[in-house]
Amino acid sequence: KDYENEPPRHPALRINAKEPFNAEPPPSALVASYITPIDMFYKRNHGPIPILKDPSSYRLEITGLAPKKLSLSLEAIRSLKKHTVVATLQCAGNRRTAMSDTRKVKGVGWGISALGNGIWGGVLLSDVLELAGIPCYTRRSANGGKHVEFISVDQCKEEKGGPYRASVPLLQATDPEAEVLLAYEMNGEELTRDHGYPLRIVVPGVIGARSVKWLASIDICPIECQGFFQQQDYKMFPPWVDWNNIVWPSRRPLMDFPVQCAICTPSDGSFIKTGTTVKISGYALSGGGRGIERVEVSLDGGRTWIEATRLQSGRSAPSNSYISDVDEQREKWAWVLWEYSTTMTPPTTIIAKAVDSSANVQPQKVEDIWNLRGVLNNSWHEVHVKAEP
Ligand code: MTE
Ligand code: MO
Repeated sequence: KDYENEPPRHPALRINAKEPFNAEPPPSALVASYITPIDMFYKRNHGPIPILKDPSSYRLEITGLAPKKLSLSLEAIRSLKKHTVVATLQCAGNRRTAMSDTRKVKGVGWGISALGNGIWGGVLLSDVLELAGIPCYTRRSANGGKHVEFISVDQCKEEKGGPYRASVPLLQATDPEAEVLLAYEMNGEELTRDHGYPLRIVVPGVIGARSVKWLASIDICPIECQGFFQQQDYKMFPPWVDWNNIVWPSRRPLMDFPVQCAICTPSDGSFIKTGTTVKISGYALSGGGRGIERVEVSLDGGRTWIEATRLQSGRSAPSNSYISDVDEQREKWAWVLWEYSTTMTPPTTIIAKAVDSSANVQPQKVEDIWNLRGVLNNSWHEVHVKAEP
């Protein structure tokens, strides 16, 4: 009954769980465009999709340790200075199925498409917090506020029927350069119900779990969010921690995601004729505003590597000079699509890995980063292709 009013969805999405609805596009749809179309964007939910019956009576409440409490209508929010950010949202569970294949993990299975690149339109959280009496770059407010909690209206089993919530540090929330957004638009259109209508948070460079949808209130608090998804989920444990010896408070909540890369075409298990030219393509991204330095492809099991060509970002660079950090800023939260065309002799394995702007590299083996919740699988991505008979 709770799931009777779900919005329509594109039939090409691969459904990983029906109720709550969790689905991802086929990988080839991801590399089809730099900006991911709304209907092809992954959907990650923990309860039924809420319905806002009367948009004119909606209010966003700013509460807790805010010097000035605010209650903002959608009209009031839209009248504030508009800001847009190009940012890739990625679920921490992206590539979970591959982690579970080596040793079972708990959580909804995901292939390589639990991410998408969107143009988010809205207002900067730092602008709204300024209206609430908290200046930019505040690490702790005079009355002891240190975290900003985002509270939704959905009903999550994990919260015993309560709403989804998450928090970020006050310093990040009040930093205009961190570009944490109260978004009412996605790709130039009004947010859809699946993606958080009427208002969602977008925390660029951070795991999707902190980008709270269907935002109802913002609470300024002295400690981080004590909810399930901040304290008992979306944390990374070492491979030796299991369900018998886990101590949840021993680890911090996940925030920035690590350097990541995956091959979207050709698809795993596809048939290729020896000698034909094949276009290998995929995505690469890193968290925390770190850009992608390069993407490398190997056809010999990782003995030798060739650099792939990056594509389709918002700007182009001459091939003989790097883009300076200053120019890079505009799309530092977004993925890079890449390709490399070559002939091959199947059956063979294609491997891809990326290096980010801080020289972080991806781990080779998923076993080394295995964790019981199956989060942050950023091991080298492999695709096996077969010989066309
Ligand atoms: N916000 C609410 N209110 N409820 C949720 O279940 N899921 C989170 C986040 N925000 C969630 C939420 C998770 S885990 C992710 S990865 C992203 O939303 C997914 O955003 P999307 O469905 O718009 O792609
Ligand atoms: Mo997620």
